[in-house]
Amino acid sequence: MKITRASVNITSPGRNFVTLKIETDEGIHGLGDGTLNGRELAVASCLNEHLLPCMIGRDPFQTEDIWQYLYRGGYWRRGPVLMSAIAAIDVALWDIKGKALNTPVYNLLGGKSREGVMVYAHASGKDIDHALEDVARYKEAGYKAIRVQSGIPGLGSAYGVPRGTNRYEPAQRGLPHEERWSTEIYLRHTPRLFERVRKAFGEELHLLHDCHHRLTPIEAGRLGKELEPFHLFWMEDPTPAEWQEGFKTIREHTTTPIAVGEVFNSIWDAHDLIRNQWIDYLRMSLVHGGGFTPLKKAADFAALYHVRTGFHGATDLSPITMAAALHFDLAIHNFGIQELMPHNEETNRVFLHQYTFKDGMMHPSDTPGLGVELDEAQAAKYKYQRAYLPVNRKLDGTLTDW
Ligand code: EZ4
Ligand code: CO
Repeated sequence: MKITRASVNITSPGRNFVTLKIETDEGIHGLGDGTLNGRELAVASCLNEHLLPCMIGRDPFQTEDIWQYLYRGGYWRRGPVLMSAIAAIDVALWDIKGKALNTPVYNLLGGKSREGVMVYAHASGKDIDHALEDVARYKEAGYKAIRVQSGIPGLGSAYGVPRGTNRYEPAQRGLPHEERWSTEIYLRHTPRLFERVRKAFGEELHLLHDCHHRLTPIEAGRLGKELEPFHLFWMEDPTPAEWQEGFKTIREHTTTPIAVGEVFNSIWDAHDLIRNQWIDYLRMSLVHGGGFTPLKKAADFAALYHVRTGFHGATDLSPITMAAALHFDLAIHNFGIQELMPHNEETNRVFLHQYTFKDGMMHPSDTPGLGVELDEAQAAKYKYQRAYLPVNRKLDGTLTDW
């Protein structure tokens, strides 16, 4: 089998998506996601101008060699743009492989290790009372695990909390808007939020929380310690992770489990975190981490240190990445949990997918390959529109992490 054609589709059914389609001389095609929130056109250009011309005529079954060719052979390594472009190719090739062998991708990764994939939902509210109502809604819908964020009285809009009653989409069209942040107020507020959630919903429900990299290690240590009575499933992105050793300080102060990695694109971003057992869950996704080929190795390495996966699954990861993640989650032994932020109706009409949700668990389906197809006529209805995540400043105007 040979690759005959590779093309990039950019569509914006409510938000932007970059999709790669690889076609072969046997009539089988595969799809890969290359969406990088706010940097979509950079990935598309990397694919069109630099990587795809090198793919024509290659055997799509050679996923290992092609991955090494793109990673080692290109001289420049790592970085979210390049790794998302490589991921789009890698995932599309695994989709082709599954279709050609007439088997779901999870069978190529070791077969089923479990019956379903536990996912967590995002509950939020402008204050604690509204957040509790949202948790109740998700619990009612069957979720066994819920991330809880709440607005903080006095702080205006907070990241992770929707404005108004619209469905939550973190990226907003146009140039980046700005939000305000105060670590002091946040640290006082958050333990009260989880005290209320536990009191209202009992011990059974898994609770998660995302700090969006805004704390220093010692501040994260304090928050983790104060959240210990409420037994969180995890505290996410407590501190920026460029300096991996910062997590040692957090670890020394709290038993609250730590998840990190939605901005990682290489095992080298997490190497010290994993080998020192400073984290419990790795969030590096299939799209931003370079595809199935490197993530399978990263997960196996993490397993040696009792680190499990907890893949990023926000709306900027397309249904192709969602399907890919579910195949991966079903197959690997050290799966922890999968994030789920459901896509809007328009997106689901563009990306026809087979995965299902029942009682808080998801299943990728037994369709050969990934089980996702792109409706190109639907996709053509939605033109790319510039959109970015918000920028955050402290109350005095100092720029902070998101
Ligand atoms: O900020 O997907 O855990 N989920 C998150 C998301 C991310 C966006 C970034 O592209 O933190 O909202
Ligand atoms: Co996050």
